[in-house]
Amino acid sequence: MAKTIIVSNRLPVKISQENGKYNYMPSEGGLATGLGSIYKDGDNIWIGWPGLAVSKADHQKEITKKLKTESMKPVFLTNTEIEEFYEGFSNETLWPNFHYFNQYIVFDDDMWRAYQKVNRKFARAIAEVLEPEDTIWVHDYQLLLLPEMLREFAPKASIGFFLHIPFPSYESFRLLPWRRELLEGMLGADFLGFHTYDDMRHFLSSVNRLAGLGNSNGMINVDNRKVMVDALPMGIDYDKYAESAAAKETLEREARYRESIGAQKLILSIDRLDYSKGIPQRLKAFELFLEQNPDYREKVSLLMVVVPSRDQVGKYKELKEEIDLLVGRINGNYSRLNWTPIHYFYRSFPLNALSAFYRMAEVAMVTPMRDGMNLVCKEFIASKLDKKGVLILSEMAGASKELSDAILINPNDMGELVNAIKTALTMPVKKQMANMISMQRSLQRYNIHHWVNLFMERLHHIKHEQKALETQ
Ligand code: GDG
Repeated sequence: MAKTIIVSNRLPVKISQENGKYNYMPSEGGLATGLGSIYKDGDNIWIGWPGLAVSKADHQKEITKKLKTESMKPVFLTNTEIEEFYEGFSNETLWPNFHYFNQYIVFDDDMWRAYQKVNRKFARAIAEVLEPEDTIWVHDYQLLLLPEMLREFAPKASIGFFLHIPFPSYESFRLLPWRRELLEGMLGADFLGFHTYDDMRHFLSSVNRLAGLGNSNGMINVDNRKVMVDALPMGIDYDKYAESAAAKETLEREARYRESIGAQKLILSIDRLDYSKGIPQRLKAFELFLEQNPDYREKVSLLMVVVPSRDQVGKYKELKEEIDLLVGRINGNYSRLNWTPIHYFYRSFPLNALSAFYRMAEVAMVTPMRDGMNLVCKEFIASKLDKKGVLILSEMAGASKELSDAILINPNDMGELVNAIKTALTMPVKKQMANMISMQRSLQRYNIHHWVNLFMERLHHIKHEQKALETQ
């Protein structure tokens, strides 16, 4: 029986080591929940890096054995590979380029070679379990070369690829010396999915300019093989967030937090530490808002969660310092004994705490400079069981294409950001509820399960068409 293989850089598990023993915790990411019903079924399997460097062979064996019972297969990376492939080419070359931070790109041939080598390592790990008619779903920018590598030894397999970050315009993408190889790598897939229509359009334009291939309604002809491209915005596990917002533990936490914080209104900000998320700009907008609206001082606070991420990469270290300085400056200038303008946390929280934050906040500020989709804004909406609350959302987030009832802003326009804060804090409840209801309806319908089903449906559809063509 043909099986489905999910491939992503990280496995949906967090492994930590304590007193020489390994502890395994399932990771709560949206992808893991959405694909849970698929990869745990029958012989299906998820292949990826377990998130830590393990050099000893017997330890690798132990982890492999344990993960097998959870339908996972690890690909182990050496410290040099983590540095050059993951922190290097993936996060210092592709990430800035795909998010239009081109001044941050590191161009380094050694990193490129490590990227090729690790993609090949993934291909070999897949080959060990692959049957000719299997379906393989590859995820994200760390594995752009993988579809073509798989195609070489499994020409009949159904290969799908989804990009979770933006695909840049040709003018940005062309800056990469390895642009052709990267595109050819992606075109090994039968079906390629992107979050938005614009990402898809940019990809098709690069395919046209670099590979000389046109398309007809998203259908490309690659060496007599049909490749389909489409926009498929990723949804969230809506019920999970709605249920967590109603859970007893969440309500208890909310009551506790409220007691410590006091009665002032809350603006919420949650992101991984990343320059693409516009964290310093958000802080500056809040500072300007307090400066221009003295009557709001002591009445509103910013609750800011920054989740540590990629802190071995230079630009991320600099960003962390910039945020620390800004928070220090604003709190230093405006704090009163009974009021802290910014409650800042540089750590991650359990889901119940996150849900309590979503419930408590009158306003969520999701203002990235650039974001493939952004799930935080969708989770905020799903958690608003009383339908009250306002979302301020950046036009540069993929989610803005679906959530047109949010207050949409350009994160580079400080004046607009400051006005949006005022508009959000003074929005009549009736209008808040009307907007919230309409956004909830759409997110409930286009949830993560809908997204997974649609992806699989498209992939099987194009494979079916290919087969029909071959037998003609
Ligand atoms: C990439 C793309 C795209 C955050 N803090 C905590 C916590 N989180 C969870 C959120 C949310 C997730 O992390 C972050 O997802 P985003 O979508 O906002 O951002 P990226 O990590 O950059 O993801 C993005 C996504 O892929 C999917 O395609 O939307 O554009 O960049 O789910 O809830 N979770 C817990 N504690 C925290 O403190 N438990």
